[in-house]
Amino acid sequence: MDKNFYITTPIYYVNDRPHIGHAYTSVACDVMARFKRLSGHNVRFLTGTDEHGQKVEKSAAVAGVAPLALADANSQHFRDLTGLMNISNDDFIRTTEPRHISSAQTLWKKMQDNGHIYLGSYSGWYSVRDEAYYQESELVGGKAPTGADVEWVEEPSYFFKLSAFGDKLLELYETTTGFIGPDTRRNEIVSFVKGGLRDLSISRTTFSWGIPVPGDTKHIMYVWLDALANYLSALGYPDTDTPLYKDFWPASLHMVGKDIIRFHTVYWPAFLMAADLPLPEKIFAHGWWTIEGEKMSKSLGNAIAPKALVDEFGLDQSRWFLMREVPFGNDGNFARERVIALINSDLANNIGNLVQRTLSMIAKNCDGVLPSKGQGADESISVDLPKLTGMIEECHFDKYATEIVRYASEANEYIDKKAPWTLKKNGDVKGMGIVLYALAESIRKIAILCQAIMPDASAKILDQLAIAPEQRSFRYLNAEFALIPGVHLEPPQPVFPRFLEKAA
Ligand code: ME8
Repeated sequence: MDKNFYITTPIYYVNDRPHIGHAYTSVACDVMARFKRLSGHNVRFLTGTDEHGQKVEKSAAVAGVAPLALADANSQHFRDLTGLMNISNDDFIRTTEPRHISSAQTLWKKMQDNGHIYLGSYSGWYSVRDEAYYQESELVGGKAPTGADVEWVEEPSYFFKLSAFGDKLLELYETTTGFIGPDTRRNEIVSFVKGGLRDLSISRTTFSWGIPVPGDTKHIMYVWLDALANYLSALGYPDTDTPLYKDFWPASLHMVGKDIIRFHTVYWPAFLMAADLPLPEKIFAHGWWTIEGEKMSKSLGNAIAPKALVDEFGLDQSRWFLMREVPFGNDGNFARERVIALINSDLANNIGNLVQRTLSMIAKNCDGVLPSKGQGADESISVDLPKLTGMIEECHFDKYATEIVRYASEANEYIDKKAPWTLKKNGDVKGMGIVLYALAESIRKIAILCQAIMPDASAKILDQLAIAPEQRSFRYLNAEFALIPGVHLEPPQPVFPRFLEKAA
């Protein structure tokens, strides 16, 4: 098994501040990165900001500041998002950094030296909001298919010979299983490419906020070619002779929203082929969040700031909601009542209640000492790690969360069936101890699994079970590392309080 794993989020535009859509992608990548680390992989996790292009330049003009000043301020907000959401990224790249500029320019030169770039002129539609070119035939009522405004552009431009890559791309989709996920997106892309590809305009001359084209500084690079190169820049490209590059390129997974799947599964592999570079293994597109049934937008002013979510509901509660609420890949709707319902049903009443009931019985009835497990195997839940791993590899984060809930329900059913309080009342202290041991061991397993989604809360539970920090990876799920009877446990602290609406 290849133990190196390189995962990336999209790099976010700095025209605006982060909202829960951005937090969603970053949390999903974080869950994947943490899961892989817990499984023993050597993980590299990248996020960052996309700072060039007309959209950022325009937003800066509206704000009356220089583009770099806007980029500095908003990039910091995205950096703060990683702290706020407890994202375990190893690097944060900005496309205005020298390391990225030289990398993007080298990529350009490589594509040019290989004969895939030519000078021409572009005339056609461009959407600044999408930073994308559209055919006349794609427009719907004079707008981009995304609903964004378009403007007519006529200017000298370098072109990338994308039209020459159609067959190679189709072969790639055919032969590399799982290159595009989920399948519905794959099918969309296959039919898009089968429809025929046109050469792509990859430079602009009518504004200046971008990376100069090597050898022709009247042009700046098309922001998407610039942006996609970030995944290489952060590994030190063009220096390909370093452990960082060798260990982590090609990327294992580029996670993106469905809005930018075409850039990642058509343009990006074609650029890499043109530069003779290896291709990423997988691109997965998740769905789109609406807010209480409405599209999130600046004009509606309904975007939810991740900080507001975390402040009201708690960090791990917010991460849990984002991962558990929607089948990953589908669109989802953010409704406050659903956040509250999930916090109360999954976390407070199920996992939290299991932990609280068990640990307080041990504190009260066993003097805080973990009782003996009795003869033979204990009756703790059995965890199917290969099944859970399969779910995460397929990016089914919601299924993973649901499976954890199922384990907790199983343990709660066990406690009700065995009724350790009745055993105690009847004087069967040993029997009660065996049940409490099994429950504590189930909690240990559940908390180990929860770490990928809820790192802080899981750590609190594992601390309460006196598990050493270095004994919390998936390897320790094994029975040979089960809890040791006789260990002293501190009195429990509630981990998942019920969420109660404040009286108006
Ligand atoms: O596209 N629901 O940046 P961006 C779910 N810079 N996810 C959402 C969302 C929503 N309502 N809104 C945003 C760009 N996202 C480019 C990427 S990569 C080389 C360059 C998430 O700031 C989703 O992951 O517009 C989407 O793909 C990303 O934010 C777009 O962020």
